[in-house]
Amino acid sequence: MKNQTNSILAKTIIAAAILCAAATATAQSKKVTAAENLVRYLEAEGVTKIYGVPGEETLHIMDAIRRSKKIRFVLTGNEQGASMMASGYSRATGKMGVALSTLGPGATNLVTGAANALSENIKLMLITGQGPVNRPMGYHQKLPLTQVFKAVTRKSLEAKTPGSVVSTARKLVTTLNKTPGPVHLSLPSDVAEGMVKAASPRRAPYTKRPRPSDKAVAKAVKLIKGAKLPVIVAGDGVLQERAGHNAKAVLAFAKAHNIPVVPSAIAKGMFPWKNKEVLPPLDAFAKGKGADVVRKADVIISVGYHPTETFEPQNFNPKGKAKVVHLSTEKLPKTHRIKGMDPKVEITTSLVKGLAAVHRKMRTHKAPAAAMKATRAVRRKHTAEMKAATLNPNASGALNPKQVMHELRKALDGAGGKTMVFGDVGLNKGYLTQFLQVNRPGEVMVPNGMSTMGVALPSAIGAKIARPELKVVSVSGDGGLMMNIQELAPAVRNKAGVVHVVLIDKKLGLIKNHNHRNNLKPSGVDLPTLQVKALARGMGARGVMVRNASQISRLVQAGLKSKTPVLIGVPVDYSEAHARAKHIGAKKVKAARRPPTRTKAPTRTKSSSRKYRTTSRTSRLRK
Ligand SMILES: Cc1ncc(C[n+]2csc(CCOP(=O)(O)OP(=O)(O)O)c2C)c(N)n1
Ligand SMILES: [Mg+2]
Repeated sequence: MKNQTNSILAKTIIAAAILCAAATATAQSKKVTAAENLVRYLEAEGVTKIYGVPGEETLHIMDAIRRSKKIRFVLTGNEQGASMMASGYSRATGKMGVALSTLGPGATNLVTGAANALSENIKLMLITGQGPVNRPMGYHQKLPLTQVFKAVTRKSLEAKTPGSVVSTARKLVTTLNKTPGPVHLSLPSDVAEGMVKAASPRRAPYTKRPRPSDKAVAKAVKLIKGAKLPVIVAGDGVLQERAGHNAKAVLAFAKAHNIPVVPSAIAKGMFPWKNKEVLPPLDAFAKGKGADVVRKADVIISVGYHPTETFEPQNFNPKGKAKVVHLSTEKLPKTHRIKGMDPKVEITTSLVKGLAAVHRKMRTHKAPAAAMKATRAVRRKHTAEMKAATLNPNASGALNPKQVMHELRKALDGAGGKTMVFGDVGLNKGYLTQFLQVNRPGEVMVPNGMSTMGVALPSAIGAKIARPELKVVSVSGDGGLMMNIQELAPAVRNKAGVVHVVLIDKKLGLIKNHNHRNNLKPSGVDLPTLQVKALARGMGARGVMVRNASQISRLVQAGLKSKTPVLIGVPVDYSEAHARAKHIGAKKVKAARRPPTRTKAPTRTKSSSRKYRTTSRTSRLRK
């Protein structure tokens, strides 16, 4: 009896296996379009949303996405919005974002988002349709797209045959798995619709980072142990590859050895203010309260910081007095070995591995008390400045932007969930960077690569669509908002209840500020008064103007509960920043009028000729 049961069981298993093998064989011998195989591949990579605008040349890929059970297409107002939504998706999920456009004008609309992602190392795949392979360039919207995208991506490739579509896409993902950033796939329409064997694609491989060199680690430890005032400058690298782990590792290292941490603007969002080692971030000129401490340092530990993150990185190490230990996943290119940031030691590995290796050798070493003493003094000063700005909670009229950040923080604290804030560009960014406290690693995203106006709103929408459970806020100036306001409509359609706080000064505030800094009359900077309510309503969203400071946190919190996007207009007064800029401008004029002092003609030294050779951030990224 037992034997009989066993033999029935065995036969059933064999039959099932034969059926299964037959089904797999049928699936594999089944012919599908190359576009369908591409979508299968993207599914295998874990992609869940593709943002974009279709066109005639993307019909087959759109059809394949329509049939996908794992990927949803999100129609955006403009392809620029799509590239930025895909970036927001990537920031919120840590995965590769995907944006899709047609050829020609649709593709060129993606370029700004690509450049932005390249400058911030955001993992992005940009797929553009293209005219049939044999259609000559210049005929009906056909541009040499791989040439167009070469300058703004890590790699740009065209799939030339239906059979090579998946391997081309995989090659591109392999590239961005090594060095995060955007890649571009050009997909001619006849290639996309070509029939091929259905594939079961595999994910692209990741590049394993090398083990940290013992010699470099020993050298770094010697420098740090001998330092009177070591400071960590944490940069954009912290946001790459397991960003949360990187931030935790930096903080643990800082705590273990009593070393202050000054984040760059882009890294600021990774470092919660409650950690007493954390200082205010570097500003655009590598100045500010945090930079004041770096300027006193004799050893700078650069953790994923790149000189290209600020205009004048040499500002915090003006004479190159501090020795630099540079820890990064890739070696610093020659062009970035500028005075003040030319490393004495480079440790090339993952940030987590590198910090762990140095920590092991540092053992229980603590930096001299001066480092944390300077940190405490600056933190006290910073907190007092914030407090002074928020003394009048009922302030009305044009508000102090520091107070706006304070009220926004209150709103985030009471939002009842994980919050994420996307910043924009302009004076508003300066205030957000310096004065919006961070409570969770990854909570605040400051766009400080290409510094692309209009990036905040679509990034926030992309993040919210990717992870609806997040409470997502974006903040911009009135100029920045108008650059991508059209994306409110897709946000409404997709029930992406983001809250956008727009700081209204009726000016391109930062440019007016630069005019003052250069003692020039502001020109071309006036903006019309935004009709916030009407603008939002016109696209099915809600809009409200704030009349006093205390309304902000209430309105933001209410907005975060809604599935309808909310636009909150806040009139702001930037006169404090403008007064400072005028003062700088006046000083420049005075200096220019001063009679020249007789000095020896400067000799061109090796280091002075290298001082400004760091203008091209992309050269680091593309190498
Ligand atoms: C796409 C783009 N165009 C132009 C600029 C140059 N730019 C930087 S800030 C700025 C003004 C920003 O004005 P607004 O958004 O109102 O912010 P505010 O400075 O007033 O806070 C401009 C024009 C830019 N960074 N990005
Ligand atoms: Mg403005």
